[in-house]
Amino acid sequence: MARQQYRALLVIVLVILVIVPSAIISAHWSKIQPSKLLSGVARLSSAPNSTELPRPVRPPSTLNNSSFRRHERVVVVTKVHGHNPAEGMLKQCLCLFTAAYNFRAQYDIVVFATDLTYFTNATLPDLQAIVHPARLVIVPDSMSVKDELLALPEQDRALFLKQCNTTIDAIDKMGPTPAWFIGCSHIGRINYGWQAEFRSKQIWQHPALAKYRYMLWLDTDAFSMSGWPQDPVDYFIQNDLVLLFDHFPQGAVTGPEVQDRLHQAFGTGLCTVKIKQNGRMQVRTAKNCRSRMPLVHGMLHMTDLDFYRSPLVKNFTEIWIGNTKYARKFDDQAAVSAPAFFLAPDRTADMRRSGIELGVFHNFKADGQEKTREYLAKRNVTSKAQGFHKIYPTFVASGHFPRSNVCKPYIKYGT
Ligand SMILES: Nc1nc2c(ncn2[C@@H]2O[C@H](COP(=O)(O)OP(=O)(O)O)[C@@H](O)[C@H]2O)c(=O)[nH]1
Ligand SMILES: [Mg+2]
Repeated sequence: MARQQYRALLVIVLVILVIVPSAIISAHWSKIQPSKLLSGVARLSSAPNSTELPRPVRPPSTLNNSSFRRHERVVVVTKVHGHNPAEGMLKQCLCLFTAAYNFRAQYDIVVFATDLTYFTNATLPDLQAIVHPARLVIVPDSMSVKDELLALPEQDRALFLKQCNTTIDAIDKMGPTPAWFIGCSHIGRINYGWQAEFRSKQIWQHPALAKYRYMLWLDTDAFSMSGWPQDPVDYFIQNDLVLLFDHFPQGAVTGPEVQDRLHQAFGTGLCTVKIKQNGRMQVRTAKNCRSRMPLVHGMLHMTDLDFYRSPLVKNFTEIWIGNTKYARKFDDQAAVSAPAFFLAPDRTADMRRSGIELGVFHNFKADGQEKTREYLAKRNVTSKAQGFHKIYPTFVASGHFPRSNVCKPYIKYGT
């Protein structure tokens, strides 16, 4: 009896001391906690290390008709010079890309061209048929060399002409097409320097891209070797990235001018850059650092145009190009890499380490990094050939990439 009374007493004490106070606290919890939590997050995200906050990384979606998701404001972009027969490479590139991915995605394609002489009534319908039903737009991207130079401040123009050992009169006499192929001691050929400058600076603000937010860049000499097994566009958008690249590193830039421009633009210097296990970048910066900057390969990547046209990045690209017209050194690979490394490393991702393996041939390598022979061996194909135009028939004959059979007439280029 005494034990029962003792238990009853214990229950009453417990109710008074534990359950009632915790009920009162939990009633107030929902009113108190959210604002506290929010201010905690706000503090964290404005802290310097906020880029290291863990984000959920969503896996890439596999590509088939039922899983495919089409997104708005996506554009596929490439660029050619536009005057010579090698532009047939554009057909090879676009046909393989369409067979690998865009037959399903049907994203708009913009081709920037410096010289429009290749794009005639004879070539345009064929190009349009190749990418069908996607929309294809050819966009002129430059004035003539002469007019570009005349638009420069007089001092810069004089220095440029001296370095190229030429004059405005000489350029005028040779006509617009040959002028693009002038070789200069400090930059090499002007046409190549222009693609580097354009892809560093002008492209981000170009009116032809204004209505798009996401740009998939494809070099004209990047050839899809099989259907894309994952969807890089969907992965990019699902994970809120600013840059997703097929290959890193492809070379590096260094030297006092490079370091000065980076410091001027970002107010700090680069110490280290590496890819983390989860495919995101890890970057350390400090005012006293002046390390060489390894570069994202320019052959194939996806970028958030809103990020690259934002005032901070625009300021960087203007500093990056400065008064070095047509300069090869201050090129697009660095112009794409630097803002992502300095401003958003955790939103910058490597495709293969994120589970995306497209199999795009470029400069004799698969995805810019794997020996083609090894890529083929994994698919039980043996080929000693190096060039794409020689490898491709063997690969297709082994039953791979059947959708690309329509491209056979265009497969002529091998590098
Ligand atoms: N307008 C223009 N675009 C070019 C020229 N050369 C190359 N391109 C484009 O820029 C890309 C990069 O050049 P590429 O020669 O492939 O350089 P790499 O990938 O670094 O070996 C090409 O795939 C083309 O899309 C050129 O002379 N003029
Ligand atoms: Mg290339």
